[in-house]
Amino acid sequence: MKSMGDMLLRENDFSEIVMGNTALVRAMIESGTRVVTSYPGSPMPETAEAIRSIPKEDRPFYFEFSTNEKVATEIAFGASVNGHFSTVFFKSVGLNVAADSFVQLPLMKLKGGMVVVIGDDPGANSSQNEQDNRHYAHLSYMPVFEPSNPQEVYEFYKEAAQISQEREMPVILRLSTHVCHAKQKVNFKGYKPFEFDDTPQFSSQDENYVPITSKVFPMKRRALKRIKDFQSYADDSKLNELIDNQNKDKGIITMGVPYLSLRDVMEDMDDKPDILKLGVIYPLPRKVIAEFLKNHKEVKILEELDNVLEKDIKVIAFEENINTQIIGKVDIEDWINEYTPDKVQEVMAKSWPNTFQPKDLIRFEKKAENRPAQLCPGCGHRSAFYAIKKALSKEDITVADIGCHTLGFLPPYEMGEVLLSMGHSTSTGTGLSLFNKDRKVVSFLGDSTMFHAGLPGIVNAIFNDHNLTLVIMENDTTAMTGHQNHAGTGANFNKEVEPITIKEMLEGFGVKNVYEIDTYAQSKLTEIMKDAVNEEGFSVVIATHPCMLQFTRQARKKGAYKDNKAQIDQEVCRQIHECVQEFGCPSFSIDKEGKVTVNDDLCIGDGSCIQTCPIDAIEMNLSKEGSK
Ligand SMILES: Cc1ncc(C[n+]2csc(CCOP(=O)(O)OP(=O)(O)O)c2C)c(N)n1
Repeated sequence: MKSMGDMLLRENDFSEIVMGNTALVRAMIESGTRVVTSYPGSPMPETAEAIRSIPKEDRPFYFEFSTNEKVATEIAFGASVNGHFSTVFFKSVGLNVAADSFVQLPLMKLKGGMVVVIGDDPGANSSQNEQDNRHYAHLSYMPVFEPSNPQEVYEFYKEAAQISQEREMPVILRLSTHVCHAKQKVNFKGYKPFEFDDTPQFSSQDENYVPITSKVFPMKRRALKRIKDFQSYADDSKLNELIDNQNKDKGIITMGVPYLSLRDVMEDMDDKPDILKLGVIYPLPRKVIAEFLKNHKEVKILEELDNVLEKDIKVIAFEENINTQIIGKVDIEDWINEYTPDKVQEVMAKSWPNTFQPKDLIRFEKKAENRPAQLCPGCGHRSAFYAIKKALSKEDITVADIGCHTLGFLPPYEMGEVLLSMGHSTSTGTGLSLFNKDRKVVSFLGDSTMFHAGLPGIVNAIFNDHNLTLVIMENDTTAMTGHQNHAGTGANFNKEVEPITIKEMLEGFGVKNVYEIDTYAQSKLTEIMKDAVNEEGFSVVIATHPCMLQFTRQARKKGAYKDNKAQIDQEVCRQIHECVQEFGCPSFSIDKEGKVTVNDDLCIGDGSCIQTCPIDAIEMNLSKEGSK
């Protein structure tokens, strides 16, 4: 079988079952994308994995994981104004980080064109909120295309690329979790590899790129004109689709995943409403919508998350003097969660109970139970939380950040009681430390997150001489999003590089109290923490241990991992249960008689549990030694 990399470079027409994120990469190649940047975040990481499957020397574009989304956006922008067609992709909340530069893009003449791919996350499957980034389109005067399946991801990206290059303006391709991760047989077109002309084209003589004072107005005027001109494109665009079910009474305007779910829900229905499925969602195809409204007595707007379409469509109806009854969101629940078929059934039944009979719900019963998230067996973060908890009193305040270590919030550790966004922890901790003499403040921060958005908070704590302790949870990777490299790991996406050493960096900044300790040295870490929280001013503990999921995978591949198993000496065990109730490795459980047992399928034989037993009842079972 050919590899994914070969498939992505095939020059003839072909069909293949692929994820939306993979189809996106093929579209990038066919469109002559020259520079692609990103920062990891679900639902987008598989896009980078598809890029990785193409050997670097065969990759027709430059790709990097940048240190954050703002940096990634700026690099794609810089490449575009120099004549290269570029793309940046990141997750929903990544846009908040990118926003300061992102909102400037429409003011600029993007010589090479630029597509911003945003992976929104309705359902907050792997995000701290469900933010609906369609709002940013209004704010920034940027057109938005939204596909509903992998085939459309491929086609819509190519269309966005063409339009963006022709009009020298940015275009947003908005994806959502299930569009990124859905698999479909996609029909790909053949292509001829591009002969790129890489002559630098940037010229500040021909074009103003500095939006200050009086220059802002003409730039804004042009952005507004471009989005107004886009209106006629939206009206004629083949990305919008009318599904005519010959229903003069009822029509539904929808888009993206809700459209797919709606089709499932309507499958066996006799009296199907007509559907207008939108692909260009900003600016809206005004004429097409007005026509659809006029042709129906009632129109339901079916959209996931916020009432963005609803508001715009009601304005169109008002301005065009159309009396059709427009039904939008009915209650707060309509604003929440993914529009899976059962949700769409529920939402539609609230508006049209006779047409959408609730009995159909049975078809979409959930099969799998929800499971709580937890740290992996052997995770160094577990040892850190276990040890640090022993150094703090109940009154002390702990601040979480985003990463695997957010799970320290769960019992039995209950470390990390407040969370905003990536990199917030030092500054939120700083705020908590003000007028606070009695309760120590400890903030946690992952290493990738520190480079991403954590540094300004750290610099601020030094600069303004604040009093708190920061624990950097260093595991040498961006674990939560799939083990991407960061500036501290010694390699970027393309090659090995000199790592930035966190301890040296902090000392270079002038932090006086920097401690560094392997988290498996649990009692030492407890002692260090006691010292650190008692220091006056800002102290940092680098709690380091490699991500064991990554470490064991790599070691097993090389045949260099001894897969020992922990076992309980039942003769010695007095059922104190420290290993289960305080340390909480998921390999351990207590049976009905109170006996501690170890699940060999979960245990990785890391041994971090051994020291948690006050009477030494845990040992390594060497009889199972060997590499898997
Ligand atoms: C603005 C933003 N970008 C990306 C993400 C996705 N994301 C969640 S955690 C994380 C980083 C995790 O790495 P690290 O800080 O090293 O902690 P670890 O998971 O390795 O413990 C990322 C990129 C996000 N939540 N917010």
